[in-house]
Amino acid sequence: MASAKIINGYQHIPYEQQILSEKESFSRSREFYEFLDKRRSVRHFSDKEVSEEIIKNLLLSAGTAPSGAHKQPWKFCAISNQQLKSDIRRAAEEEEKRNYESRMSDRWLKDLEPLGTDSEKAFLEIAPWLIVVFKESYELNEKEEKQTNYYVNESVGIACGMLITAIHQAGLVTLTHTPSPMNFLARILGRPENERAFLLLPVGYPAEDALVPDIYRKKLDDIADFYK
Ligand code: IYR
Repeated sequence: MASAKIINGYQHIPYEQQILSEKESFSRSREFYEFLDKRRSVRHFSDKEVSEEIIKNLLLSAGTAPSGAHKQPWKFCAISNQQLKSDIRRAAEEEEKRNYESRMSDRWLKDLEPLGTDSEKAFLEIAPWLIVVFKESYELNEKEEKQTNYYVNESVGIACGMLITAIHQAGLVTLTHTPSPMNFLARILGRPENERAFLLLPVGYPAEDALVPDIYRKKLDDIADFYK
């Protein structure tokens, strides 16, 4: 095993990870795929409570994502306050109404038909938690100067993917909700100037009568090309 070393004046420590057998690697990769393949975007939530401790673990998982220059340019707002959830629902539905009535193209509306979505967003009030993910486009240094972050969309997008995976792993459901424009979220939550809303994830248990569209995922051949 390598030993600790200073590089560019910064401490580096040995990376430790158990090496698995080929067989074990294969079965873990297959099982994980089969587990993830059961994840669905769910729009019908139960109002059953989810403890704050669970939400904290989900956010810790999201925060393990890689990021440009390790700037970790994300902030997660976890909301269980009923008044705030209602305010968010009202503002989101206002924007969505305009989207569905005039801002989205006919083709877009047609593409959404299989999903059965509309401007009503009851899940924003019913789900016990809303997680609003903000991206930090820049930070302020000691002199209050703007220091732009790197690969912010990529970094925050990866963190959201990991958050969605953690939610599924905890036996909970979510959906990626992007009411557009999303500026109202920073206003309602009183966020600082360097944060922009990136994604809204309601989190909770599925309603007992939850339905999801009967749609299929692309086959491996459709999503991957191998160069051997
Ligand atoms: N933001 C709207 C519309 C919408 C857009 C896409 I792209 C979707 O995949 C689903 C919905 C809404 O949330 O209803």
